[in-house]
Amino acid sequence: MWVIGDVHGFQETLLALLGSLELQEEDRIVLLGDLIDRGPDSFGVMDLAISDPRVHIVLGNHEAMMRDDFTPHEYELPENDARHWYLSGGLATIASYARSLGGVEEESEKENLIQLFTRHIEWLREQPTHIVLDSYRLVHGGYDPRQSMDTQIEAVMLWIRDPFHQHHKPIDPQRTVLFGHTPTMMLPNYSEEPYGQVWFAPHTVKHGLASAIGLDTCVFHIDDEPALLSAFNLQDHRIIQQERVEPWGISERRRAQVF
Ligand SMILES: [Mn+2]
Repeated sequence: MWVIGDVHGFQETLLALLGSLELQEEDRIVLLGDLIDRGPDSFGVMDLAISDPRVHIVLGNHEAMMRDDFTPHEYELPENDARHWYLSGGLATIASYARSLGGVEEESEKENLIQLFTRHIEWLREQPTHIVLDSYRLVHGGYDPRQSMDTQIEAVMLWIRDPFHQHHKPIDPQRTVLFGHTPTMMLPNYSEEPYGQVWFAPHTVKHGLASAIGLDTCVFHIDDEPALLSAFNLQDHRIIQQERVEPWGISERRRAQVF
């Protein structure tokens, strides 16, 4: 089983990474949330996750914003709640859905777009907040070390940063927490260079692996920083990384938001 960090709409990069994993029929892939927003093809990533039986997800805070704050039939006139999502990369997600239908000039096309959003949001409502395995916890943001493990709520698991990152003991002595959400270069004690490396917490759990492993290696990076998508193998602990495939200068970023 492979676990992959935040994809953020970079579908070509995801496909290139999956191609290099030499997947067998029985292999499973878990995307650690934030499939959508910012990059050019969030629709493509969602469509892959929905249609490929090998692919599973845990929710990210960006999926939660789309699910909770966005009203499909008001996609042209976002309400206050949805504006925060639009400005957090949601506009590029909306545009990618419109492009997947070849445009939305006609009323019937707009209706199709609204139905497509609605179907995908219904699918998001069925997706787990985290996945707990024998030796791993797969979660987008992390856990609150001040709360017991059985009282963690979705908002914490999707959004938490510092209290989880800076906790100095394993949060679950039996399990390694695999998480995304925060680019690894912003995590405690990340060495200065190079950016784009997978992060390991300084403590280990019972099976000998780090207590937490950060997999968001920031595929949406701009300028000259390394922009990588990372996969971690749960059985043999291999890490495979893929450099961003899509060109992502100012003009591409502007074009991604047009629909
Ligand atoms: Mn993210």
